[in-house]
Amino acid sequence: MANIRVEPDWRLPERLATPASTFLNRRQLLAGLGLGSLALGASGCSYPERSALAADRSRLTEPALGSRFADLFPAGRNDAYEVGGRPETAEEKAASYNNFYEFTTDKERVWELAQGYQVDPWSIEVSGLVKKPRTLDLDDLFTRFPLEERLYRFRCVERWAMQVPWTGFPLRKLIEHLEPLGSATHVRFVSVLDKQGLPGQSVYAWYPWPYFEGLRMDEAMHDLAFVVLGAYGHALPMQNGAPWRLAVPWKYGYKGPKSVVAIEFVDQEPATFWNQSTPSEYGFYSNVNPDQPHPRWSQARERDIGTDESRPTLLYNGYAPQVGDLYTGREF
Ligand SMILES: Nc1nc2c(c(=O)[nH]1)N[C@H]1C(S)=C(S)[C@@H](COP(=O)(O)O)O[C@H]1N2
Ligand SMILES: [Mo]
Repeated sequence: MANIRVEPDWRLPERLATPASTFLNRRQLLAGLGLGSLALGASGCSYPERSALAADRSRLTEPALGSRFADLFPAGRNDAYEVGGRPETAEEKAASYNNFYEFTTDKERVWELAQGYQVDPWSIEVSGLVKKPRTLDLDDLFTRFPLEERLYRFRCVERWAMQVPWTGFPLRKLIEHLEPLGSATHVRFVSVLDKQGLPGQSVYAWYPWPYFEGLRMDEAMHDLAFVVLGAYGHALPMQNGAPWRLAVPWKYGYKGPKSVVAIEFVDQEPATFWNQSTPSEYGFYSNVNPDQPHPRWSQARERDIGTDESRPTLLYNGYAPQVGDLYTGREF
């Protein structure tokens, strides 16, 4: 195991949150440490690297939907959303440093394993406390609402940050279209489940797949909560969550589920993937807060993955003027 190295502490990943007691065996332990292919190779099995060999660096930022909906991009930039003078993160960086555990926990390899994953056709089941349960398709998602581009701050709980120009529309517009009942207090989102096509759902079998998240209704209806269909002027590459994901920029990045296939309106606070896995480390709200340390690391500072600059973390990731009224300050 000569190649085990100690990572700088800002790289401490969510995955190390998995309590040791839930590691079922050595094979999974090694996979959880990002040594999956090594360990499985040594034991004579092969990690299901569906497309790694065929992955093509020149296609790093290519939309997972190919040319479909290409005419909708680029959408006009809405200059009302600015990031306090920080530079836009280089597209290549945002496309090659990802968290998408369905593919791998190795941030720098997500793009390879995700390349070629099929997301067309795609359906989204809408259920729960809603006037009429229904199924949405890609046309519903891409063509019903006018698209705009917003440059947003993005902050992962692991303390890396970036500034990304997302293309999409406010989640509020989708929710209004779906007509939830007055009794709905929260909305939950479920990502795709595909044990055949998504290696992480077998290799990291201790997680409660599929990925699921949720918001309080007033959070979901806030203007900043954004349905993301594209980035950097085109539809999303797979690694960023094609065909759509959420961006909730005042919260840690894991509150933005990728490749969502279900929306459910409910009348109580829903469980979430990370809160269910490790409740002491990941609360339901998960608002960016420099004064609320993660149990294993301070949140006082963050590192920009584009410039490598270290800087102080901002309350609600700099969106306090917009979202401060939603909270008492004691939410976890
Ligand atoms: N389905 C799903 N959504 C997910 C994740 C994931 O592993 N699976 N990771 C989350 C985390 S921890 C972060 S930081 C962001 C990363 O988004 P990016 O790779 O586009 O930067 O996606 C979030 N959404
Ligand atoms: Mo994250």
